[in-house]
Amino acid sequence: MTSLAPTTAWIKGAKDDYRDCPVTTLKVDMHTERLIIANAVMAVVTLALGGIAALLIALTRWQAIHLLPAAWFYRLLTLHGIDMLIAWIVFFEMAGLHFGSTVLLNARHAAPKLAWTGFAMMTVGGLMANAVVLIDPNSNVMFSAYVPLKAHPLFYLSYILFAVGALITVITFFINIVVAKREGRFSGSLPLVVFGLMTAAILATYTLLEGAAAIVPAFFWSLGILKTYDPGIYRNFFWGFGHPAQQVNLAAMVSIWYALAQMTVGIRPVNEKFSRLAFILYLFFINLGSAHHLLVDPGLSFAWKAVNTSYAMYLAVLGSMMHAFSIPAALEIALRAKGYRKGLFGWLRNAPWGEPGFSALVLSMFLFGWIGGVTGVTIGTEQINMLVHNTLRLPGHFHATVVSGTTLAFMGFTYYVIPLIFRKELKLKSWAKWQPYVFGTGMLLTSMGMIVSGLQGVARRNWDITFAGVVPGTVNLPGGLWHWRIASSRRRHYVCDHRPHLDSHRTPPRSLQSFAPHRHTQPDHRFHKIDRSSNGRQAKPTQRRARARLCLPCLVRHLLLHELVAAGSYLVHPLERHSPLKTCPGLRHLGQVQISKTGNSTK
Ligand code: HEM
Ligand SMILES: [Cu+2]
Repeated sequence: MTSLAPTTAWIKGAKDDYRDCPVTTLKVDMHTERLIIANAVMAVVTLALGGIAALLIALTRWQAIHLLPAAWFYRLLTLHGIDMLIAWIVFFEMAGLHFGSTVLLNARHAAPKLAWTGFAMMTVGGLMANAVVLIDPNSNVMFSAYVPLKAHPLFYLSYILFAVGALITVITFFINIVVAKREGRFSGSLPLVVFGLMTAAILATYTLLEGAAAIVPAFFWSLGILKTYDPGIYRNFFWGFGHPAQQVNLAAMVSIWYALAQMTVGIRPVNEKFSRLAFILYLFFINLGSAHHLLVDPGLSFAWKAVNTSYAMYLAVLGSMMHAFSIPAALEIALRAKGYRKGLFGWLRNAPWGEPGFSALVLSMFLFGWIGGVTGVTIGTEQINMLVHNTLRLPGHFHATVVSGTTLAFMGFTYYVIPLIFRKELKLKSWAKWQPYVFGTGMLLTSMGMIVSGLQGVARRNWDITFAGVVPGTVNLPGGLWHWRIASSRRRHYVCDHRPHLDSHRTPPRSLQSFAPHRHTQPDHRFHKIDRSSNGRQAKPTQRRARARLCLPCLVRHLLLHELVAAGSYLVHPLERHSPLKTCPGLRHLGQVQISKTGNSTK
């Protein structure tokens, strides 16, 4: 640990402390420093809790392992959603708001007591939500907690505490800016990064109010004080909160993008007015997108849905498209100015790819825009939404936006917050160099795995991918490495090139039995299996006995070729998911994998 800067007294006569950072020459208010440290620590703690839950639920959805029993799957899914999408991101954003409204403006923290109150409420709320979900078996209502699913009253109370705490912090952000302006800490308009954070803070204010409109009645309803609570009203308000909450994340992420580009390459925005206009577009139009969460809702008219999810929303998308051009352009200009002028892409080749802030920025932009943005805009249309609603394609979309995009950008930013605010040198710098690539690749696989599975009809929030084998045409998990189709396949077997002696009638060797999915299966798995190879028409009782019979090279080849080709074919023909697979579409023509009935009846 190396101390980078001493603490010195704040301006003459004032009792606050500040210090100068010798590296960035920024003034850091000591209240801000402590608030940022506290919020950042809570962000990382909740990220770790949610991350452990992520691993456990992912290992449960991987049918070969199917780790958790159903009840725990839903509880940890609830915990994962809360810790990741709410706690980690919001704590980090609060740290960002403290940073932006003081350090970046050369200003002091004008309301530290209020800020600590907000932080305390958020911490109690966040930890309470974890505790309730872990202790109360009924509080497995998942992220959107739709009424009439009822959780423990403390569950709703924890949401309320957290949200009010966040609202208080947002208010301190506005106070800081007003005071900084009055004290003449900055001249002219706000710097672009702070302007972006201001957008996020304005969005956060009405987001949190709408959250209160949904959750406060739910709290009274869970206490029995309110006898009924209209589910349609709940959903309406919940998404009035849930959707803009993602836009707060979006605006914060884009602000961090500008900050990262500035810190790693030294960009100056190509045209500040253009970038500011893009933020303003978010402010006015993005809330209309809320309606895309209600596209299959029977309580709302078609006209209402069409109006609220169409042109006005595209104006918000336009905002993102503007940033998507302006940031890379600024990067190119800055790198060319550094002398990397050779050829069309010389600047890109010579960019600081080993700098974690830069790689996090580029990967975040790429994954957010290409995977998250493209899937988001498509599922935001009513017709496509009808096909994919409540399939894994939805979590696939937001694991690309809020995980690969927002989380990765925040992670990249942390590498600079640590020396500046924590005043510590980074340890394991070479690990930091690789971290964005490892996380980015992992999230690419996770998102694509979910998207491709969803396209094939795999339901989200579903503990058993096979539906116990009773639904014709359900597709065993494809795509992605943790979606190991082979292992969950029961009605077919795969003939291995290298080990043809492992034919379907023999028990697979011990080493391969571990691929079998049956360790945690329920009794009803043995009931009627619909034999997909007979086109789903006849339902025959079949024995669940097909197991992986591939040696390792074939297994790897199968996974790579089969899944990629299958993914491609489904992307081209999404409607094909309605026709049960008869043969393996990927490798049929290669003749390496045969799919045959294993329909020996047992009873
Ligand atoms: C900050 C990062 C992350 C955020 C914000 C996030 C957010 C979410 C949310 C909101 C849900 C939906 C919860 C619900 O339906 O009630 C979810 C589900 C899920 N997430 Fe994440 N997640 C993150 C990271 C991860 C990672 C790293 C993995 C992989 C190891 C992962 C795997 C899953 C899985 C498997 C599901 C369940 C999908 C389903 O069964 O419907 N998540 N996540
Ligand atoms: Cu949305």
